[in-house]
Amino acid sequence: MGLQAIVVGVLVQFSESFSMVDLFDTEPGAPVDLMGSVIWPLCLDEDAQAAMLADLRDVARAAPFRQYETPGGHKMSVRMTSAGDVGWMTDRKGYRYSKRHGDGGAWPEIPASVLDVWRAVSGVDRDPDSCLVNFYGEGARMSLHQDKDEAELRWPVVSISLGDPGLFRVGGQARTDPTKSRWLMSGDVAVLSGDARLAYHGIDRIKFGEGGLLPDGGRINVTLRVAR
Ligand code: MD3
Ligand code: FE
Repeated sequence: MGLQAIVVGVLVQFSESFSMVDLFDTEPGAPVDLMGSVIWPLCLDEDAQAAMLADLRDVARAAPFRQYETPGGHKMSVRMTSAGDVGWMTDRKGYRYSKRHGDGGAWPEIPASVLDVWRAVSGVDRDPDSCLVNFYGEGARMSLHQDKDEAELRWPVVSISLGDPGLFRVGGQARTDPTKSRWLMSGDVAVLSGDARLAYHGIDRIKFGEGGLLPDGGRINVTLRVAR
């Protein structure tokens, strides 16, 4: 190994602990390709993030966040709610999209601030019918999985990150395929289409309290989908 490789290796290790990668890598503008998923760094400026957060608080007032149980009986660490015609949920009976939330009512409408992002980046002329809102508190994570509960898997998924940084991992269409990771920052937008639509992905951890947008810390991820 040459000196250059050693220096780069040491820098990469230190940049992790000092968060330098985040600072260097998140200039607004050019899209970043991560295993076929396209990430638009800082797509939303601080005002747009704050406006969307206010809209999501309204969603959560109408349909409170819940910690769902997987079919296998594990309680998810991420808290979830939804907007749109249908919302994603899970219990011992299985993963599914439901027309009603836990209190029995219809889900609130997808906020215009969120819909605008889909229309700008999805590349399709059909609107999403489901908007999953994930809340990551301290220690929350999401293990590697595929999104396969939608009726037609040819539509893209659009993901918006708000609040604390989250370490996103994405691989291929087999669980054992190699993966790459990147910190998703507040205001980042990811588009999963084509081959990346069925890629395994997850959130390994968050940097709790380091985001600035949420006064009490935490990460919010909004995913838009055509579910039915
Ligand atoms: C890659 N959410 O809700 S967003 C999920 O940050 C989910 O909360 C994560 O995975 C989060 O299902 C990751 C990025 C993302 C979303 C959907 C995808 C990546 C994806 C669908 C296919 C491939
Ligand atoms: Fe997912």
